[in-house]
Parts: sequence; structure tokens; C-alpha cells
Amino acid sequence: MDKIIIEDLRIFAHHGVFEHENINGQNFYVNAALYLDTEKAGMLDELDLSADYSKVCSIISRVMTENTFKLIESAAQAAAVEILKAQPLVRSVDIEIRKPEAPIDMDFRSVSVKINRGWHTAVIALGSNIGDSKSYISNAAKLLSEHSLIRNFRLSDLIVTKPYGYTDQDDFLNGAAVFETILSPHGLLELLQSAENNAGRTREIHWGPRTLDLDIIFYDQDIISDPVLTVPHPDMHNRLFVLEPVAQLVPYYRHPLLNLTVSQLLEGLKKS
Ligand code: A4P
Ligand code: MG
Repeated sequence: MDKIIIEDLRIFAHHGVFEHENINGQNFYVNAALYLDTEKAGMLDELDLSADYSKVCSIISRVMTENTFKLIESAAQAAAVEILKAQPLVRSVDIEIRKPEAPIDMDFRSVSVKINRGWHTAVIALGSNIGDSKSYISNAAKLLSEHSLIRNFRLSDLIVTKPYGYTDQDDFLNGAAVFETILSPHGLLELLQSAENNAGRTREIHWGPRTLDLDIIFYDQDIISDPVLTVPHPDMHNRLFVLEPVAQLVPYYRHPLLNLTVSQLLEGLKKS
């Protein structure tokens, strides 16, 4: 991916954990790399087809001077998010903030933090089989679609499905959503769990009845397997109630482990 680079943008600001830093202020130096495709802008010589680096410098300056953060991590996070939201062609951004006047009583050149943030594609499954399932799902969809770190949210049609796994329970209402998010996979999981909790979700029976279940199906082409998160969802390819709504949204999305598209997985499951 092409890169636009901003080096050592000097900003006088008031970040720090010590009160004297918040009162007196000091110099910070910001490096930024914007990742985007500049081919069209380069061929047509059009600023609108690229990222405006002077606007990006203004955003960094505004975020750095209008806030007083304890941590340069927070300043970097806020700057990255504001850039990604204001410059829609930028896919991801590196932000490095150096603090050469940090209150360290030793000889040193600088301390810094460097982060990368970007837009990632997430596919999730939604399900409910207790209470007003339609409202639980549409409230969750509203919360996600209006979230500041989510854009281009699309929800599938909702379908009524027979319970899978633990069958002694009511029919489900199921659907899927695809969107772009700046959240990490674990950050997204936390957001989905807070939406489940808002819907009064309690966890009693594994695979049992629930007001709202939100599962991450895909996150880019990432493969994640840790104690709290498995992506792609390990059982998605065996579930018509997942594959049908996902196929409606992203039929050509490729499963990174099975190397088949969603529509191929759906065809395969229907035949078996
Ligand atoms: N977790 C790990 N990977 C993921 C992921 N990709 N997305 C962890 C979301 N969570 C993930 O989930 C337990 C833990 O899984 C979470 O704390 C998270 O850290 P849970 O929702 O709290 O509990 P659960 O019900 O025991 O498991 P799960 O996985 O949600 O259940 P399933 O497998 O989704 O099954 N039949 C129909 N027709 N429609 C349905 O929607 N749903 C289920 C639930 C059963 N039968 C169904 C349906
Ligand atoms: Mg779940």
C-alpha cells in the first residue's frame, strides 16, 4: 500500500501524569504514516483522490492541543481515530509521538509510543430466541451502526430458524452484519458482549436460550485462537442460520482456514 509520511510535527501540549506537565506544557514531536492507494490521485493529479496532509497535520495539532491526556498512548489513539474518520481513503495509519522533554532524571534522547490503527472488515452473526427477538436484534444493530469506531454497517434479512445443538428451546431469529471497524478483534468482542448484556443476556445453558447472541464470524482474514476468542467462528460452516445471512451480505468472503467462499460453504452444507 502507498504511504504518505509526516515527520517530526512539533506540537506544544500539556500531556503527562504529573501536574506540572499539565500546567507548564512541553514539546511533542509526531510522526505519521498514512496508508492508502494513491494510484488514481497520481494519474489524475486530484487532491480529492488522496489524503490531504495539511488537514491531517491540523487534526493532529487539534487533538494534541484541545485535550490533556495523562498518556501519550491516549493522544496517539485519539489522533489515529480522528484521522481515519476524517480521511475516508486512508486504510490505516501509524502514529508515533515522541516526548524528548519527558520528566526523566537521566540523560536520554526521547521516549515515544508508536501505534497502528486502521479499518478492518468484521462479519458477525446475531441470534435471539427469548422475548422480543426482533427488538433485541434491531437495538444491537442500531448500537453498532451508530458506534463511533464503526462505519459502512449492513444488516442481512432476519430469518426464523429451528434450534441447533440444544434443541429443546424456542425457534431463533437469526441474521448477520458486515461492517468496518477500527476496534481490534478483542475490542469488538467486548463491545458485542456489552450489547448482549444491555439485552439482559444471562449465561445458563451452553447453546441454550438467549435474548441476544452476537458472535464474531470473520475479522479480515485473521486467524485467532486464544482463551477468549476463536475466529473464524469454529462452527460457522456447519450452521445454515449463519451461512445463509452471511452469504446474502458477502457471498465471496473467503474462509481463511477452509479456503472456500461463504457461498461455497453454503452450497456444501445444503448438499450434505
Ligand atoms: N468466544 C470465542 N470465540 C468467539 C467468537 N468468535 N465470537 C467466547 C463471540 N464469542 C466468542 O460465548 C461464550 C464465550 O465464547 C464468550 O465469552 C467468548 O469469550 P457465549 O455467547 O457467552 O456462550 P455460549 O452460548 O455458551 O456459546 P456460543 O458460542 O455463543 O453459542 P453458539 O455456539 O453460538 O450457540 N440455533 C439456531 N437456530 N440459531 C442460533 O442462533 N445459537 C446457539 C448458540 C445454539 N443454537 C442456535 C443458535
Ligand atoms: Mg456467543
